[in-house]
Amino acid sequence: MIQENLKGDKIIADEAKKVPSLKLVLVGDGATGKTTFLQRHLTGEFEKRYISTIGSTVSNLELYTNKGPVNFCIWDTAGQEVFGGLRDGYYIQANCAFIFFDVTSMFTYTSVEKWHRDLTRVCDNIPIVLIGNKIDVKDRQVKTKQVPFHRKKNLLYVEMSAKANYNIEKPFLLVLSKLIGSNVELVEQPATLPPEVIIDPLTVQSSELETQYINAIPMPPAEMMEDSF
Ligand SMILES: Nc1nc2c(ncn2[C@@H]2O[C@H](COP(=O)(O)OP(=O)(O)O)[C@@H](O)[C@H]2O)c(=O)[nH]1
Ligand SMILES: [Mg+2]
Repeated sequence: MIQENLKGDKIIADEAKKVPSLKLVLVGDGATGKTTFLQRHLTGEFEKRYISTIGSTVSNLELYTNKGPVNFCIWDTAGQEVFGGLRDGYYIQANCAFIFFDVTSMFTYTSVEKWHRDLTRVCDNIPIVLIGNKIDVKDRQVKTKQVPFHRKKNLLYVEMSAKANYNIEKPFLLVLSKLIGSNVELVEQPATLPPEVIIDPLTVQSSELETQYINAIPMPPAEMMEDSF
């Protein structure tokens, strides 16, 4: 199992032989920024395959961490999410997932529940990061304090601006830390496209403080979690 390969020291021992690979699926409503996020990491070496049976693209991204190199095999849709659910083949054997919503659209946040349900119907017990994207936009509809879903479902939560390159590596490090059980950091900054927008430092500051605050809120009891579906 990949998770076993990723446990602590073993990843270092395996480094010379083979880079562990994780299947990562991107889900969330259309136009939340999934493809933009992926393309921030596009470099000359970044290869992309189109799986026509499922209608998705698969791209590889190698990250160099303090636990050794890790390859993320990243699945992105070709836009089918706009028409409803995704095929099971998209989710099957995923090791981790990022669920996107757009902080400028409440509608995309209310869809998170549906995406979470679809995903966990196929993938049981994988690390999931909930991503509130586009925090560079001044006119937010979903404020950090209004994001209770991740606490109910024990998700990790990150606020991002794919266009400003803000927090674009953080979700990867969070899932790796969760899989390995200790803090994972990058030892080499991956090549990214230059930022397309500049994010206000005050926006970053308040986002960081509020995210920390709500991530620290204790989880509700299990029976209450069940009620929320
Ligand atoms: N302001 C802003 N716009 C973004 C950001 N990320 C994506 N977008 C825009 O949102 C739109 C939808 O993005 P796309 O990546 O196609 O979304 P997808 O359908 O989830 O793959 C595009 O016009 C992007 O330029 C962001 O961080 N900030
Ligand atoms: Mg897309």
